[in-house]
Amino acid sequence: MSARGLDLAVTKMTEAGVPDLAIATFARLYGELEAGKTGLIRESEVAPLTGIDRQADLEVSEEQIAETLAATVVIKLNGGLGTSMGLEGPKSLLPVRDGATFLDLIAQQVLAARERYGVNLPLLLMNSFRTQAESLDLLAAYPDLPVDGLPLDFLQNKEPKLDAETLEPVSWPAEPDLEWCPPGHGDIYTALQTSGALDTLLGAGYRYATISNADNLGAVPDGAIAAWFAASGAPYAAELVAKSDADVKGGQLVVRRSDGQIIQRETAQTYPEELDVANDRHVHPFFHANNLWIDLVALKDLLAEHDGVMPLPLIRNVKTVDPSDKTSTAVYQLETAMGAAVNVFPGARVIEVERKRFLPVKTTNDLFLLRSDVYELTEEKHLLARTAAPLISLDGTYKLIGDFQARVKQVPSLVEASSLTVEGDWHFTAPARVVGEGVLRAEDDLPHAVPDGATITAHGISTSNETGA
Ligand code: UPG
Repeated sequence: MSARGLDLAVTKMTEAGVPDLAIATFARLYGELEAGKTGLIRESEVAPLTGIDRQADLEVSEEQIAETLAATVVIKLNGGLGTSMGLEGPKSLLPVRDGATFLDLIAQQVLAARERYGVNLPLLLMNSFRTQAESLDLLAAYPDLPVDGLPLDFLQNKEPKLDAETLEPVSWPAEPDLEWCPPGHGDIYTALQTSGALDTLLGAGYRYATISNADNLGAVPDGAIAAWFAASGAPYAAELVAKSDADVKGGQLVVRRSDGQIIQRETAQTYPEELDVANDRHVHPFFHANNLWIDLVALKDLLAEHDGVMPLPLIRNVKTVDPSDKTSTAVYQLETAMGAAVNVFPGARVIEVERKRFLPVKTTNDLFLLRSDVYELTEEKHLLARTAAPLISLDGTYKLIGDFQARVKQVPSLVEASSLTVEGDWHFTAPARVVGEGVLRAEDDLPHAVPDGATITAHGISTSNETGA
């Protein structure tokens, strides 16, 4: 089965014009798959990571900031398909505030940072074949965004999904696009080379990259962290945040017991029965924000040492060829995570940053919260929390974006809430507020409207008299 599977995959990639380096990277992962590797990491093999540098303790000068930011580019990962929210286009095109999308706010944050620090600060998206056209269309509304002839994006690679039974490229004539997937955000190291972006940036004098998820509007360009990173001389740094109860999809850094090396462990690399302990913030206090700092010269050298193929561990993602049809053929997607480079760069650093640098939107719960009055938008288009974020738990009715949008026209005020749990088909169409541990339950499957002016408490919907409002 196997040699044939790889041969077929290589032929398919070659015919589709996938660059040789991306094919070599895929072939390496295929080898790991065949060897039976799953990428799973046992809790007993690792120890929690503690005692790291803190953003709050940084002392840097204005000169260091200006000097570093003048040589820094902002890269946003924008190639993912947002399938867990049922999206078909880029997640970054969802509206967040007053009609502005993630991508609008990212562009505006970068323009504001240029003004604030007096630097060029180019923005580059890493797009995939599924996200490029729509995302670039949106950025066309910002004529001042392009810098010095640099592109606004670079394109990541694509690879065939593999039939989980045969390990051969899956065939899906009904929608041949679905036979392909982006190879995870670890592909950034390959894509920076295959697109030519790495050489273009180095040639234009850029030395540092600040990289983050397009779904994290907290990751604004930060002068103090940039200056700290440059002064450290480290090739690579990862930002971590103190873990909250909402931090369950993503990853963390842990210490490998066998050699003391810091490594990344993603949710997809955790044994299901050990997820509880992996997510327990009393055991593992930090979460990996996926906000990275990379010295592009060091990256170029490291890639040269590895013939351009970053040796990142395989993440074997099990899906169906049509993500919206759970009965379609089971496939493996061979992926890598960008943050796994922590154990490939000798001398990599980690830093604990403030929570405001990590506002991920992985689920409609996160989107509900981000659209609420818990966050205010500053002039520089930063989203700042007015109060501790309540834990939002909407039931499965709201999981897919279309169902969510149909039901949530107006997010209730959440500034007085510590949590909100919604079970049943509730429609939020008028102003309301949540106080304390708000709960909405329905005894039936019928649609229910949250009344105009309602107060939602632990006892459900109260009249204003009951809450004393
Ligand atoms: N993305 C790409 N290309 C891909 C896959 C994803 O650009 O092939 C983008 C995606 O659009 C998103 C970002 O990468 O903007 C993150 O992807 P996502 O699937 O949302 O996150 P995870 O891969 O689950 O987790 C990442 C890190 C994890 C961290 C978490 C923080 O791997 O360590 O805790 O982000 O949100």
